[in-house]
Amino acid sequence: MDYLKLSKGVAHALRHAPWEYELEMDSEGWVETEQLVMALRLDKQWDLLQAGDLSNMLDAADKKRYEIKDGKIRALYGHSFPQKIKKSPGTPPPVVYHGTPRHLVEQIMNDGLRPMGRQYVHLAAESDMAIMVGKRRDSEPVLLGIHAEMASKDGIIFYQGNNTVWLSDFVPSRYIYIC
Ligand code: HQG
Repeated sequence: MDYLKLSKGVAHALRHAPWEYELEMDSEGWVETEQLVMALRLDKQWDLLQAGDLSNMLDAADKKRYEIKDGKIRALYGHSFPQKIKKSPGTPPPVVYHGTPRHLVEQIMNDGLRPMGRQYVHLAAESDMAIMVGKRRDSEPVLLGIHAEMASKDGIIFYQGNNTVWLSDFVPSRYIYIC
């Protein structure tokens, strides 16, 4: 089983286009694991897929992208479809990070961090993680620091994605600095 490929298929279903798979998703992004398995099986490459393959995929992953609980599965972050997934507000570390390509820095320092194609802005608890995110788009990404504690005090809401990913609706530029 190619877990990387499977993870991309699951991301498409749970983060981007659940309707293509006729998934019934609740407001927190959960779907019945069995429903996802049946939907993915329609694709020939996964015609023998079992729920156990999904938990093995989670165990094999480099990042905690999904959560499986009580017969249900959900993506923890990364959603892009219009109906915004409900997240509970949390307390982020005092500073969080965001890695971005060089050509976007000026715009971000003017306009703030926007979710762009996703439901939330994605932030990292650790700077090395943010640099890795930035490297998806630029070999020498720029590391931005976000004064999350200060922003929280001023009413900006942060939500926990997983152990390292933090989410926010929008981060105004006054809390952002170039590291
Ligand atoms: C940029 C991966 C112009 C932002 C990663 C980024 C992450 C702006 C791009 C997760 C902007 C959006 C998400 C503004 C932000 N003007 N550009 N005002 N504000 N941007 O992919 O954070 O491996 O939607 O800097 O690990 O790169 O898939 O977000 O470059 O956690 O699990 O707009 O995806 O997770 O790009 O990545 P993305 P991201 P997985």
